[in-house]
Amino acid sequence: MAEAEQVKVLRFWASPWSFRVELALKLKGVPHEKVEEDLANKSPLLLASNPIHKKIPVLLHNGKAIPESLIILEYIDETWTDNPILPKAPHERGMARFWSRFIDDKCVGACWMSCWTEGETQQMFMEQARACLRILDDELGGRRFFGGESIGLVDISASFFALWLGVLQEVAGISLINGEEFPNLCRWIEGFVASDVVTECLPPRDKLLAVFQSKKQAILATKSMVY
Ligand SMILES: N[C@@H](CCC(=O)N[C@@H](CS)C(=O)NCC(=O)O)C(=O)O
Repeated sequence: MAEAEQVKVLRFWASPWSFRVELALKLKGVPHEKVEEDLANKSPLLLASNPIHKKIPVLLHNGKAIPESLIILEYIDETWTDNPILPKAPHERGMARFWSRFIDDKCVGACWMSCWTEGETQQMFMEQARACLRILDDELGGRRFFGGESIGLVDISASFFALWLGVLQEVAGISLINGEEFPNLCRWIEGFVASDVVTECLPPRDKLLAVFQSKKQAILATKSMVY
């Protein structure tokens, strides 16, 4: 009899990147152990498993480590082939990779910086973020998910917009994503978070809000000490 597979995720409960990995494993029905990391005091296992970036998430499959959420998603899809998350056809497959990288390289950073800056710098990041969200809204169009009728690589990659961005906007007191400007994305968010498998993996919104509120307080306190 084959030995049971060992699948562990080194994670941080509030991280949208850990969420990606856990959602993909859940969609595939792969049982896994979640190993919570203290990012202020990283474990020897994390440091040994991702010595270059020293970041979560890391997937450990039968003792072998894979870092970086987008790479982990592809590894998961290639290893557990039921319920594919990448399209089969080479062109669609390439474009799914393109959009997930666009989300990471252009959109998430602009949204994140819009929430943690002020004044002209904030305006600049908000413009960049809106331009990215417009592109994503157009790309999604009238489809239910970026992956068509089911959640795929781009939906998983975009999960930051489904929960984290709303929480960050609330903390920052800004509005980036709204139904008037981005109707397709807002419809997508509703459908995505209503999906059972997503609900089971999402961190509690109130806990996430508390984490980011205290981060904001810490930043404000530092500033008042400086000035
Ligand atoms: N590009 C990475 C980003 C991962 C990331 O930023 N992880 C953060 C937590 S949300 C982390 O481990 N930070 C610890 C550090 O920077 O020291 C991915 O997609 O996996």
